[in-house]
Amino acid sequence: SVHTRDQVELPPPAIDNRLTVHPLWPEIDRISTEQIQAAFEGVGGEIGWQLFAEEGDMRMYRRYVETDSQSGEMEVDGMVTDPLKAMHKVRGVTAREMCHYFFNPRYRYEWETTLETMTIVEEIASDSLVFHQTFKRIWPASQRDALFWSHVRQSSENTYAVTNHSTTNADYPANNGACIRLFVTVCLACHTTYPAGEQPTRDNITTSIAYCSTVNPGGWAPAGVLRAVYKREYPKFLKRFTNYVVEQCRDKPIAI
Ligand code: 6CM
Repeated sequence: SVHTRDQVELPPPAIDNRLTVHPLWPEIDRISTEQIQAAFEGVGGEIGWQLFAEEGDMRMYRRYVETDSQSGEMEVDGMVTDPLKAMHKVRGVTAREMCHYFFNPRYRYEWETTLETMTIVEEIASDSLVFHQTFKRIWPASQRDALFWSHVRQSSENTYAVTNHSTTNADYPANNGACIRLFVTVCLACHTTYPAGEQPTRDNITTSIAYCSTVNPGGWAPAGVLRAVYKREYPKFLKRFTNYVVEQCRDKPIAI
């Protein structure tokens, strides 16, 4: 049945052995560990984080950071590389289910509205893929593409996370066509809770979500346009994605 097939493809509870023998393994392990830890650190009271969107249980914060496009140093009037951090709470779905729909390319076009094309460049293991994606062009900037690995893991009990981080591949060189290559580090970290002594059901589970994203646009893009796009697109993405997962899971057996 469809349910059985979905269950088989759920994020594995342990690291896939094929990943640990791949050349990218040390980098994937280090960056995933760092990102998951940072995702669960709060923003409350910390200086520099500005709340820019709030709706129900969703809170979105950003820090204004500009980077010199040549040296990579922080500066004023450089490229916008604002880090973003979002917190959300969703009832009725588990951390594992959330990460399944974020990681698995089969569902991506159904929730990702900024996407134009998506190609699987490499299947490293059941928990790790390399993607090439192009994004819809935003006037007046050039179109962007990205090449990144994506890794899903269980990080502790009832806690799953997906980390995406830019990489390189000789078959997909940067800046050789219509697109400018952007660089991305994203982490979606999810933790599920339910009342002590009870079995988890769709009616008693809550999943806390921490989503962190840092995008370097890779070349000139007008700061005002970019910030306006982020302000509009990130809340839209998180609401759409979480609603999508709730809809997908509604009549399926719970996967904890
Ligand atoms: O995290 C998200 N999606 C993942 C799966 O696709 C993945 C994507 C990372 C790329 C994020 C890049 C966003 C930039 C989109 C606008 C295009 C830039 C044009 C610059 C020129 C003005 O981690 C959800 C990402 C939601 C983004 C709003």
